[in-house]
Amino acid sequence: MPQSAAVPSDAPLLITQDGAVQTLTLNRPSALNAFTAELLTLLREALDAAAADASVRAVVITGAGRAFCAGQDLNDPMTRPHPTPEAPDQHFGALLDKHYQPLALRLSSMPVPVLCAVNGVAAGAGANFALGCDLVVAAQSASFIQAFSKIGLLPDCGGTWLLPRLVGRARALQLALLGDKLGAADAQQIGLIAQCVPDAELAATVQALAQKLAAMPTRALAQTRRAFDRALQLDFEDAMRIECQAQTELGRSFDFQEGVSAFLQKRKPVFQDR
Ligand code: LHQ
Repeated sequence: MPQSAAVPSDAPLLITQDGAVQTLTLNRPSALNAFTAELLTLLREALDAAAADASVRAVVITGAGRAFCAGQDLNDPMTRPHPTPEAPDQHFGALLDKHYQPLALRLSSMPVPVLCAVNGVAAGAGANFALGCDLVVAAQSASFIQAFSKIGLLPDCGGTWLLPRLVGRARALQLALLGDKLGAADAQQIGLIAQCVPDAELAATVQALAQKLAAMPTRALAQTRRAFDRALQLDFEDAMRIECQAQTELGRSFDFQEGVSAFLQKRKPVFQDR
């Protein structure tokens, strides 16, 4: 069982650790774990801390209650239509600059694999934050909603970059323009997420995957994600140049030596790099 860290159970973000796997649980179930400035700050601080903590080799993100995350909290004064006489300078650019963009960038540059256990509905920025994780596993009853168009906005939190890359332009536009609910099984079928599992198996499946990844050569995993993301912008030759640079670095790592030694000695490798 994961051990609880020293945070109160009514905190908006719960942090637990089981071995080398840290689990971050969005914990505002009465508002379907919608993002407030406080929750966004806590989440980024927790990811920064996990990135800096050598004892963490994989991170799992999930939600408390029946939802994963309903996106930006629409009750937050920051999301009131604007400008108004009381808030003449308010604009969403500031909110995205301060919270969503650093969060999405933090996620895409984590030195360890990040798994998302989507336990229920993931809407708006909640959906795109989930899709920015390295391995997305959803419960059968979970769903994904690009809710933005329904309130006159466009996909954010990296959604415009992620969606067409994950499912192609036609599907991405279908999801973003219509804002319809996409069930987890369909999300898996179109390649939006890695896996859909029965509800009762979600936590155990994701923990097992996270423990497996935590025992693998972490630096190689993070370099793989980075190279994939960069390759999407590059032509074939330049993508291979990036592979060459990363492979050169990995070839000098302890984990490569350990992986080859363990193979030749017919024993289980013990990877240590981060
Ligand atoms: C909520 C929310 C919510 C507050 C449910 N806020 N309370 C935007 C603005 C600016 C810049 C930055 O970027 C963004 C990013 C975004 O994320 S924009 C998109 C914001 N999210 C949405 O538009 C989704 C709004 N929610 C929904 O459409 C539904 O609640 C979904 C489809 C998620 C779930 O539907 P149901 O299962 O039918 O639940 P419900 O609607 O009854 O919600 C349950 C409670 O949660 C309810 O409160 P109550 O006190 O009545 O029980 C909702 O008000 C609350 N809630 N989403 N985003």
